[in-house]
Amino acid sequence: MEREEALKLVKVQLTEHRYQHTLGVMETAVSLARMYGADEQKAELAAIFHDYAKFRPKDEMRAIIANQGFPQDLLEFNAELWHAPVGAYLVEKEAGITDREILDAIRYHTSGRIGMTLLEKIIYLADYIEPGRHFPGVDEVRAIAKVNLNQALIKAVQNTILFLLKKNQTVYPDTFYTYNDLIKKLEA
Ligand code: DGI
Ligand code: FE
Ligand code: FE
Repeated sequence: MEREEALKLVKVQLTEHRYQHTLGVMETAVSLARMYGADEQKAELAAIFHDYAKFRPKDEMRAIIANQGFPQDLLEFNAELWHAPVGAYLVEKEAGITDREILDAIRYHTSGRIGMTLLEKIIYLADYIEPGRHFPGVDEVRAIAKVNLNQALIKAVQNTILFLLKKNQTVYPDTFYTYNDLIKKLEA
């Protein structure tokens, strides 16, 4: 699918602010793909569609998770997590994207997972550091991303976990698994 067609499909799903975020993720993901040798077209499409389900009603997302073979533990954690797997499902169903790598990059863009692919790492990180993001620590991750993708990803996951802890929020187990997996591979 061409960029313009994908952008058109996504724009109607999002608020203007979220659409601008998506454009930032798109540019950042393509630049990271070029830097780290990933498929730039796949990075572009995955970025465009990554927040496709962000504004779906909670009841619709809950029903999809309950009935379409998704990990049921998602339902016991923050609903903010749901738009990632539900997005992968809807992007396939409604936009006709069938590429497994693209769909998995969308699916795991919020929690990460053990054994993330290069494309999954790029989308996770691009989502975190796109130019519209302004939270504490983001500049440090931006700087690390220019030299070491895995180190930048670790920092982003650490910051996310710390952020959740400080707000007394639950942390989805896969987020911890992602962190542990990246640290183990760094030590190896
Ligand atoms: O959709 P975006 O805002 O662009 O970014 P995102 O997909 O990374 O979603 C971020 C939200 O998800 C943010 O409010 C924090 C929340 N989140 C991320 N990881 C976890 C989480 N919430 C819980 N409870 N547990 C997690 O592990
Ligand atoms: Fe998201
Ligand atoms: Fe996002």
